[in-house]
Amino acid sequence: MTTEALTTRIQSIFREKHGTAPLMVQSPGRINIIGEHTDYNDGFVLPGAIDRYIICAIAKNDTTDQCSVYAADMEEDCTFSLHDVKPSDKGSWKNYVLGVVAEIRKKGEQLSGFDIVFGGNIPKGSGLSSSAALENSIAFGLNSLFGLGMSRKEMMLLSQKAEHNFVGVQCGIMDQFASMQGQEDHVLLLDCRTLDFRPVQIDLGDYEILLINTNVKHSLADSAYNDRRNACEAGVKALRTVFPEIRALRDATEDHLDRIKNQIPEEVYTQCLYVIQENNRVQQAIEAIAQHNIGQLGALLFASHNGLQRQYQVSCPELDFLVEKARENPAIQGSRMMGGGFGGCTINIIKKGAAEAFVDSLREEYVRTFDKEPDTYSLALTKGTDVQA
Ligand code: GAF
Repeated sequence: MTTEALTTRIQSIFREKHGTAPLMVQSPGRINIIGEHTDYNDGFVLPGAIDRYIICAIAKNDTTDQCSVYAADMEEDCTFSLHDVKPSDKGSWKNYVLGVVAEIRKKGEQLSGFDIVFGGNIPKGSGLSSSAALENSIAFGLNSLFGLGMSRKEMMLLSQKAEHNFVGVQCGIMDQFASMQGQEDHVLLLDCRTLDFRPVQIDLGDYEILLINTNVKHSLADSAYNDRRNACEAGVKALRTVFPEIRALRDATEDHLDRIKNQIPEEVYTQCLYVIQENNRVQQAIEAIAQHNIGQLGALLFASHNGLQRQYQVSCPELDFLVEKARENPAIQGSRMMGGGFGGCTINIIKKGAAEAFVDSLREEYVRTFDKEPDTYSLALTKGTDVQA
């Protein structure tokens, strides 16, 4: 559904349900060029906001504490009192909303009753961060509605806390950051330690970015995510026994890691090695982009996928299949899984005009092997969460 049609739909559902004119907030999904699983290691990432959104209609009601949220895509309701904001069932969309409300309440901010209707055109489970977009839309909406005076940085950090405390995923900051701070036609080089960032324009020449959705999301994704984070922390703990100045894997080199190799399980070693190498790849990608070297940028994407598949072990057969096909195709410079892993999309740098032929060439085998159709998306880089004019 186009964003315009989605906005009209959400607005009219709100009017029908509540009879008032709401504030409309749009919050984008994100891509990430390179730098996967580096964010919670204080490292670097290169994401951008994309023109697919959560659209959220929000208005105060005349109660002191009664709130309602309607998820238009799921046709599900959630009602609660501001005095009793607790997590809902594991896996429910409600936790993204309730988590944000709870974090705002924790800050001691005064809210009164409100109503929300939301929907989206970010495919769910696709690794395009519909969850961060939803959290940000609620944070932004409540901030505007109640004049809370939070900065974008405060809002994105609050959204991240909601994900930690209510959703139970110990995510880094990349997704909430990209969705909140996105800039038109740019990706953003973010230092996840300092949260300093700079916009980067990528001139792909005859090439463009294509996302291919595996249309799977394997159920171990959340628990495996937290496991990987724990493995990184175990690596840092061992590193610090020899190099106390190391605060996160971002500070470690391969030589540092080799010095403590015997103190940690092999799996932890390999996973930490991946993070150190991926963090270096982000810097190399920045150089390749500055030199308009698309071949080099693409090679880094393929190398990133290798690391995610073999060292970090967060890929899955569907993603590997798509990247393998990309490797064999001369129209493609680079391809890798994107986001947390275990499903979702691959990001591909492909010759303009070659996308349809590429996907047609693999569709039949993909459907035969995985009993699913892959979807493709082209995209534009866009600005971050905002109220709609
Ligand atoms: C998920 C997380 F939410 C991000 O913080 C990031 O770690 C990403 O996986 C992997 O790079 O999207």
